[in-house]
Amino acid sequence: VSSSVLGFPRIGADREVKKAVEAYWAGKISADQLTEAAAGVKKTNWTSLKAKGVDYIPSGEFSLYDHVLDHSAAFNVIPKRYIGQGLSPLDVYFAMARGRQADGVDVPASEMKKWFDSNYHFVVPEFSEETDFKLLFNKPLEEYKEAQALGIETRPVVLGPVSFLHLGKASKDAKPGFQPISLLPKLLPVYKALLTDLKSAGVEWVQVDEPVLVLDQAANYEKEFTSAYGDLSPVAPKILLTTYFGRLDTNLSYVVKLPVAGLHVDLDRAPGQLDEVVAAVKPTSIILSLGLVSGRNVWKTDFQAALKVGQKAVDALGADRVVIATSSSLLHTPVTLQSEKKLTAEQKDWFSFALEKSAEVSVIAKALSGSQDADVAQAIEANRASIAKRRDFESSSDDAIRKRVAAITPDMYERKSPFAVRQETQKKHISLPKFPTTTIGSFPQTKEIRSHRAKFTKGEITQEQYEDFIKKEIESAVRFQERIGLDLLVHGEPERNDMVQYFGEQLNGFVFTQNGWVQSYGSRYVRPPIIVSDVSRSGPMTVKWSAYAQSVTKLPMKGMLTGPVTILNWSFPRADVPRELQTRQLALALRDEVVDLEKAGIHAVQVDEPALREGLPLRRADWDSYLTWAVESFKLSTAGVSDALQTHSHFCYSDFNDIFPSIQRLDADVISIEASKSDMKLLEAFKQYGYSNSIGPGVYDVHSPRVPGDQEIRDRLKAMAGVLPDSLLFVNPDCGLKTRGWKETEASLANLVSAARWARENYA
Ligand code: THG
Ligand code: ZN
Repeated sequence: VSSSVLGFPRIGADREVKKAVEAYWAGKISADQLTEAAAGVKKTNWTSLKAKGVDYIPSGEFSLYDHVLDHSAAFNVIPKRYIGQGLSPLDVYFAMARGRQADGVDVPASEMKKWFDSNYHFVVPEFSEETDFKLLFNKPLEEYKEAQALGIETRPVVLGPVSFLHLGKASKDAKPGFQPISLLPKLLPVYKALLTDLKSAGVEWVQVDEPVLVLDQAANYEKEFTSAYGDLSPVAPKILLTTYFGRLDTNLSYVVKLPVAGLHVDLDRAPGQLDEVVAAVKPTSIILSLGLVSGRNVWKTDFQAALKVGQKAVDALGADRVVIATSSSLLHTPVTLQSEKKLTAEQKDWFSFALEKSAEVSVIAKALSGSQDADVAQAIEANRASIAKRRDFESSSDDAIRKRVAAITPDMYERKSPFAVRQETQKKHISLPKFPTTTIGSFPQTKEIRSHRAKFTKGEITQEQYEDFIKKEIESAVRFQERIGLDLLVHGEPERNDMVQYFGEQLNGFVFTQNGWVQSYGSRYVRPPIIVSDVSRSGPMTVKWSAYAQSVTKLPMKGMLTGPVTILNWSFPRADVPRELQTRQLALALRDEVVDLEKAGIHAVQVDEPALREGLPLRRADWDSYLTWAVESFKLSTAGVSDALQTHSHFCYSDFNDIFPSIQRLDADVISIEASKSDMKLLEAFKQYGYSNSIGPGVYDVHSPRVPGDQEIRDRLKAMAGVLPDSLLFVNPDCGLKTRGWKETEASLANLVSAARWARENYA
């Protein structure tokens, strides 16, 4: 039985790669220095995996930005707008990732999408009939050789051709109805060349990722998979066909007929598929890679449970045909627990980050191979002891919280009156004009704000000094909004770092890492809080700031909270109780906060759910159950107040097609959605669906420093009012003002206000 890791975090234990990439962008280091920094981290990763005893060590999955983008760049899938601008290949690569505005070049970034149901974003490849695939470079081969030069044999990783095409989109110049997957016959020769070169270099195994195989859509790809792997297998090293994040389901029946040497399945996300998969591969010669060590959470693997599963596979297939692996790439976990100095010894003993997980696959594989090694026995014993301690901790639940969740009654999900009645009540309580203007919540996080927060964290200024500073910031944000004429104000959130981290820090049941960075996109990382026990609120979390903000203005103030589903999705949840229970606990804590905000005289409260869509299960069959508890949790958090309180929610995306009924069921008084980048089709869809509550489609894109003109915003309002009843419309930008400077924020919002005033006159 051998062991394997499917992929490793790229950032480096000390964030070397992030720092180097950003330094390169800032012109502070050269391309060579960037390559050198990356090589250093790759070397450390390979060497550590080898030291941990991992048999199959990945190469080629490292990336300076995103592995899907790496494939686009290597295969010449480069949109025309980036070509002929006099950029080096590296700068073309980064321009595709993040756009480029310098030295007369002005190109926007490519679109990013969420990588399956994770918080990682990939850069979406753009295909058309004109796409001219070429193998411009062979990154897996280069990295294989790079590792080999260090004396380390690796298993190169490639994203498979079907997944690569499926994840892409038709470019603007493609003919209507064009499907990227239709390019497969043109793409295969390039994969053949890549894999042939790997084989010639002496590569024994190649890991070919086809995560689309866990999606419903893959049921339509049998023909594509059959022709692709029929073509590739003869010229390639042994192929480990790799699936993750879900179950193969009916796709298994054709997958086991493909001419591949190995199959990897995710038994962390989909443990139920074990028997089926073992039975299906048994009559073949396929080697089975068992994804038993989670690539998606931070909990120590229970060796006894893993050994049982592993033994079952060994009994059925023989030891030579079983590999113990991480469930997916470890990209979604932090690098190592070693750098955590603030977790207690007890807490540290619960967790396992990428490096520790690598040791886990190795120990499990050795134990299954019957190793008599003292180290292995010791590791197994230590694991038994720490799992027992964790189980003991888990059994000590907070009875008050559990009872409160058990006592939730259906009426607690519902506001007192239907929207139409609330709308009338709210009109009396919050005097908002027609086309009310507001923002999504945060204002520019200036250097000064960040340096005060850093000083406070380090203890260089007192709590009082820090709070005085925050109050000053809030007051100046209020004055700013009054001056430019916004109607529904926000306090600006100067006290917050990452929204999820901010709430996690104030709730019971969470722990935090100092260095647990996980890639969100490119050089941007988040440090997800970890839910370790029952969640509750010790006291008001945001009331002080919102009440202060309200006290310095006569205009209505909107409170700002992150919703229960988003806090759950952007944290590492505990693994011993269902996500549903954890979300309901979060919802009850937030419900108390919303009630307290109302008591403190706040007129409107926004409960953001930007991650509601991302948490949607990959398989349609699982949607209903998720959407039921997700919607109920949101409603639980917002329904404890009187009709007079106006609830808002915000969603960071425009992809509502699959979830319209759920958005309606949330019954928020006002939702704001990302709309500046999509045309009016999105609003048409809301209209067609018959969405009945208020809605604020973002009228301009905040992701670029560009200031939208007054006329441009008027045109958008006109178009919006042409589709939706103007009595339902709110006027707001997209989210993200925290990443902008004050100058463009002021200019843009002034134009937004003036356009709204124009609309009021014209739709009186
Ligand atoms: N919070 C969390 N997850 C998210 C978002 C968020 N996922 C989706 C989306 N928003 C991702 N966007 C970002 C945007 C910026 C950053 C990270 C994710 C970012 N990170 C800083 C960096 O990498 O330098 C570190 C921030 C910090 O100090 O905490 O800028 O909003 N949870
Ligand atoms: Zn948003």
